[in-house]
Amino acid sequence: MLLLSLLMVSAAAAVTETAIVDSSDDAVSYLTKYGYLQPGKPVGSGDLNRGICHFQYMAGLNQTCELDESTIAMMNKPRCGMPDIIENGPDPRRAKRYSYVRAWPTSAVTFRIDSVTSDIPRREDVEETFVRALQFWSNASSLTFTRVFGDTPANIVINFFKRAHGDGARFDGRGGVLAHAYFPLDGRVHLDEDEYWTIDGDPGTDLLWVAVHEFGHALGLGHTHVDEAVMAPVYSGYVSNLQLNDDDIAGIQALYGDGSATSGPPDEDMSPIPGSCTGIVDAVTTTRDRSTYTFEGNLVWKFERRTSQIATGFPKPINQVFPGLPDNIDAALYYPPYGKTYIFKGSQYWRTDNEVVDTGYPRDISSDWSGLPNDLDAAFIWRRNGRIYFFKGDQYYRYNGRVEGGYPRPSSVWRIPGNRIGAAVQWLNRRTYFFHPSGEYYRFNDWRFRVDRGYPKSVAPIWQGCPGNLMDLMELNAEESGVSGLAPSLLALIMSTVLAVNFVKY
Ligand SMILES: *[C@@H]1O[C@H](CO)[C@@H](O)[C@H](O)[C@H]1NC(C)=O
Ligand SMILES: *[C@@H]1O[C@H](CO)[C@@H](O)[C@H](O)[C@H]1NC(C)=O
Ligand SMILES: [Ca+2]
Ligand SMILES: [Zn+2]
Ligand SMILES: [Zn+2]
Repeated sequence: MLLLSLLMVSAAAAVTETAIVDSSDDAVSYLTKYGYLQPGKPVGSGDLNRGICHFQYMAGLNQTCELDESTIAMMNKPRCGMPDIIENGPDPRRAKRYSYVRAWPTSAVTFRIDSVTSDIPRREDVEETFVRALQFWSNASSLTFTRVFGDTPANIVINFFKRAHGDGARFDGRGGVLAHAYFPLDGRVHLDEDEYWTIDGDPGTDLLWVAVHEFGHALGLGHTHVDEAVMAPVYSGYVSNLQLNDDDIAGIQALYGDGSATSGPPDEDMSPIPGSCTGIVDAVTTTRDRSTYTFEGNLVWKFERRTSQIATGFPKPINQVFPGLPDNIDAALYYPPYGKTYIFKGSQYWRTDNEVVDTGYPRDISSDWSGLPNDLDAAFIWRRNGRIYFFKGDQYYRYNGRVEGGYPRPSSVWRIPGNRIGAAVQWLNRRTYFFHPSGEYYRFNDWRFRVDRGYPKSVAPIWQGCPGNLMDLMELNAEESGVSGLAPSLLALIMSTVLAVNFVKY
């Protein structure tokens, strides 16, 4: 790979090399461009270290959280132009939905090649490379591809472009960004014509690898942190006998099935599902039987009672585990006094008993939760006063039979960066955890009213069962085994009666 990049540089002599990351300012631009930092926001050193840490996780580097040599080297590698963490738009909570893996509504997908590169002399070689790249995905799934020509509309439309090319995502000359693509239902695939494209391992940028990767996006896959996967964000260089990784296959089959006649839900042994280790969660809740559930998009992860071990076969589609619940939920809350779990989405809510949705639901939030708005972000019970708290945007509501007087208030008092909380839970250890749209979570010190030392940490390894830092997992297990023997409902009642008087400030 080193040899290849040297060769690429020499092949690049005639063209200006793309700017290189060699300072922390460059690192900030890089991390912002790829979704690790919020654009247009001053970046503190804490933000930068968190961003670096998250990038190191995605890129399979040691999580030193410092801009070390191997991190700088990784940032200088050619890569896909798509963000690793997708949350553009003013409201991260709403925009984070776009990071979800999205399928075409059909497995019969059409494609059109509108331009080819002049680097490869024979046009047919370019076209055959695209056809072969699509075969990787059709061989692994129920997908079929049909080529169309001329003005015939197609799902996937392929072009080579230089620099600015009319979609606001300007290419950067040779090196840096190699290509980008648009998720369904868009499907455009753009390759940077300033790269020197080659096939069959000739010195240059391997068109096959990049095409397989970009088609993955155009079929609905996001980036994965599994670095052997073709959907890893950084270009791996030419690979002879290129194959999809199990992670790529699990992803495409989750979207389109495995292509067998009996093809049903995605293979449960294939995990993690790409796009499922983003660390971005819609909601986290516990249930009466002391299981823990993490929701993201159409998936739910279950952690067995009293362990942080992910239950066998998870993640699974939400509707398989909680028949009747919708995808893309907003918030979830376990209310110990009733032993019930409440799921909020849009203007409605559902009540469940463990995994069983109670009859008569959904109901309108407005009819049962007096004063509460729709489109909530997060909900939890705070142990200091037993009250229910809801977050929405940069405000929060305290609820006690109705939204209490004086609320909403600015959520800045909780001092979570960005003042956005994507999900929250009072976990089995009765500690409060906040989940941030950056893919990190915070344990809140309820008594000192600030984030505990050592936080934030990455969500994915702990709450989505993704590979990661086992120390964190062990720590969480240790916390839980220290839980008091009192039934949680009793505790909550004691809390609400004893403490409500004292801690009404927040
Ligand atoms: C990570 O750190 C360990 C121990 O310091 C070292 O042995 C290993 O080579 C490092 N791995 C990478 C990818 O830098
Ligand atoms: C797809 O499968 C066909 C038929 O088995 C095979 O000839 C072809 O090489 C495969 N393509 C890829 C890219 O794996
Ligand atoms: Ca480029
Ligand atoms: Zn990509
Ligand atoms: Zn483009």
